[in-house]
This record gives sequence, C-alpha cells and structure tokens, in this order.
Amino acid sequence: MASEKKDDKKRIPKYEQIIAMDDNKINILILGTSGCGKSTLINAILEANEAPTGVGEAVTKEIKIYQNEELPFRMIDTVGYEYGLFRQNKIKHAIASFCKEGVKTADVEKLIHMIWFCIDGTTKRIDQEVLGYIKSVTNDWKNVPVFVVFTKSYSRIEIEENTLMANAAIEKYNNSHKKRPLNVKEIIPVVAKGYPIDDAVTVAPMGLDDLISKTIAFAPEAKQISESAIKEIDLKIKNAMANSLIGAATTGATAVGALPIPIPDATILVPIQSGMLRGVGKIYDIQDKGVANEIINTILKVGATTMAGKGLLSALKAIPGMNIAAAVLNAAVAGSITLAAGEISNILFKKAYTNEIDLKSVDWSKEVETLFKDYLPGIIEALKKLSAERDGKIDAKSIGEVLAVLAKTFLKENKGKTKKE
Ligand SMILES: Nc1nc2c(ncn2[C@@H]2O[C@H](COP(=O)(O)OP(=O)(O)OP(=O)(O)O)[C@@H](O)[C@H]2O)c(=O)[nH]1
Ligand SMILES: [Mg+2]
Repeated sequence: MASEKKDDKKRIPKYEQIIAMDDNKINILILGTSGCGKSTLINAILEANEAPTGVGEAVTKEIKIYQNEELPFRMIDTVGYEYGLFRQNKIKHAIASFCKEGVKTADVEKLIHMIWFCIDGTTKRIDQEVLGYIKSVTNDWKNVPVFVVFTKSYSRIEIEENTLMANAAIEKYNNSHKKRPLNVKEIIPVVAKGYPIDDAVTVAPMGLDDLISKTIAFAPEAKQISESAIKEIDLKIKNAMANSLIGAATTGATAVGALPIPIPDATILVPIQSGMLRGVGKIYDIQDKGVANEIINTILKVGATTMAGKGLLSALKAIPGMNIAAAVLNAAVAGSITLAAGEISNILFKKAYTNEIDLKSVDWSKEVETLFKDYLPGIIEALKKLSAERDGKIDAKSIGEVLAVLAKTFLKENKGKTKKE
C-alpha cells in the first residue's frame, strides 16, 4: 500500500486530470511590495468571513495559503517585493516555482487562477520594475488575470489619482511588452483596517466587499484562463523532462559508439535507445504498451535505415575529422540516431498525449520516416559546423557535447507545443 502511494506520487498527472480535480475554489496569488498591506488585507477578509485567524499553511517561508470553508477562494500570501537584489531573487524564485508546483504535483491548492497585485495607495507610485516583477514570477501562467488593489486608500483624492496613475503605468508597461502584457481586469481601492487620523476621526474600512464580489464574479473566467495555462505548463514540464532524458541517452550512446568493441553498435545501443523511448512514452502517459513498443521498434529500425540509406552516412563520413577513426564516426552515428529517435518520440508521444493523433490509427511509421528526414540533416549540419570550427580535430567527447547542445535547442523549439510540419 505504502509503495503504491509512493508510485502514485511519482506519476506525472495528465493536465486533464489536474483540471478535472477542480474543487470550486479559485486561488489568488497576492503580490506587492513589502509593507503595502497584503497580510493585513488577508486578515481583514478572513475576519469578514468569521474565520479563525491564523489559518495560514506555510508552504515556504515566503509563501502561505489561507482559506476557510465559506470563502470560494484561497489567498496565497507572499513576502513582499523588496528593492534588494539578493532577497528579490530568493523571493522571485520561491514564487515562480510555487506557481509551477501545483501542476507538477497536481495540487489544486497551488494552481494559480488570478493575482491581486497590491499597491500601497499612500506611496503614489507604480514602478515599471514592479510590474515586470508580477510578470516574471508568473511567467508560465500566461494571461493570468490581475486585479490591482490599492491598499491604504485613505482619501478620495488618492483614490482618483491612483486609478489614473495605475492605468497610465499599465498602459506604458503593456506598450513596451506587447508580446507578454499584463492582463489587468480591475483596479480596486481598499482600506483593510480602520485608520485613525486623530482622536476623533478614523477612516473606516472599505472596499473589501467590492474586492470579494468582483473576485467571485470573475472566478469562472479566471478558471478558464488558468486551464489553458495549466495545459501549457504541463507540456513544458513534460517536454523538459523528455529532453533531459534524450540528452542523457544521446551522451551515453555517443560514448558507447566510440568504444572499440567488436560488436555491432546497434546491438549495444538498443538498451540505451529503447530505454530512452520507453521513458519518453511514460512521461507522456502512453498507456497502450503494445502500440508504444511497436512505435519504439519502428523508430529504431527506421533510424538505422534512414541513416544508412539516404546518403546521410556518406555525408557524415565526408565531414573532415570523421573519417580519421572509426570510433569517431561510430560515435557520431550513434549519437545522431539516438538524438533524432528521442526527438521523434517526443513529438509523436506528445501529439498522442494532447489527442492530436491517435497512435492506433495514424500512419506513424510514415511519420517516423518523415521526421527522421527532418532531423538527421540538421544534426549532421551541426557536426559539420563543429568540424569546421575545430579544423577537423573532433573526437567522441566533442560530438557528445554538440549533440547535447542540440538537444537543448530542440527543447526550446518544441517548447510546450507540438512541432507543426
Ligand atoms: N490602519 C491600517 N493599517 C494598514 C492597512 N494596511 C496595512 N496597514 C499597515 O501597514 C503595515 C504593513 O502591512 P502588512 O500587511 O504587514 O504588509 P505586507 O504587504 O504583508 O508586508 P510584507 O509581508 O513585508 O510583504 C502594518 O503596520 C499594517 O498595520 C490598513 O488598511 N489600515
Ligand atoms: Mg505580509
């Protein structure tokens, strides 16, 4: 039982499963500079809902989740942004990885649906740098909706001025970041806690109801936006995992290929390559083992024949340095085929995972062939460049290094998407 549970945790959930786990609460990441009043706001909202105080569950020192039964949303409190590089990076990193964690661990309490970006209403400034901070910590949550919350909105004049200023600052930011603008939906002034002006006058709390009701009204849209972000993040994570597996197998195959042993290379490479391909299949949750095995065998077979048959081997042999030693050529062949095979499995299994293709009915053997023709010349081109840079003095190690860099390039190109032919 215990081991079952452990296995369950290790298994990467499908984004559809994550989305289906919906528990009707939305999660709000609360960001803002230090001392702007984030924690005070959270306390005020919890108390307005007659919740016991101190229900925060510490996730890290930097992040705490607050919730109660009545509220249809969770508030995720973060330590404020500060103008010191060291603290800033630490906080940035903690929040950015928190944002990914929900998808990685299928923890609904950690999926981000929207942001309350708190600004101290008395400071009368919004830095472009701070706006960039919101974007950078939520980099993966594309289009995450933002409510700007002006805390400490003690006076009417400030409220009016702040709203104008916020609109101008956001417009300026979005104009200079057209590709990744901030998706600001509301600007809401609040006073979370009474503010005594003198013995006789205290500014009463205000704006909390407005903030709560607008948040609740926006929840369905926020959920929809986050669903597409979840899918994208999930694919990014899987793509990164697949590529690190492919990179390692490529390096391994290159090294094995360079060994001066009198066994046909293909035989020694099969365990490395099929292990890699099975691993990629597992990452993309390919359930049908029969189909997966068939595809893996096809990839291995087609890889070897394409390399040999399409003039690629002779192209490889023609590269200065490759023909010096059989070991170098073998290393290049082994590494190239492994890398291409890995990338092909990454593309095919990813398409199956996102239901773009049905592995059972699609003519994937043809697709495998096409993909090999796409990938191998590029790989050979990279090796040619390496040889030219080093005046033909190349060895198995440098080949392994070049292929590893190439694997990373493919990772970027495939980033969360399937390659369009
Ligand atoms: N009277 C009054 N004081 C407030 C209000 N909001 C914040 N403050 C005060 O401002 C100070 C900072 O508030 P916090 O809620 O701790 O600020 P924070 O954003 O959580 O700060 P960090 O956790 O450092 O990021 C505290 O002394 C609060 O009492 C408010 O609405 N009314
Ligand atoms: Mg705080």
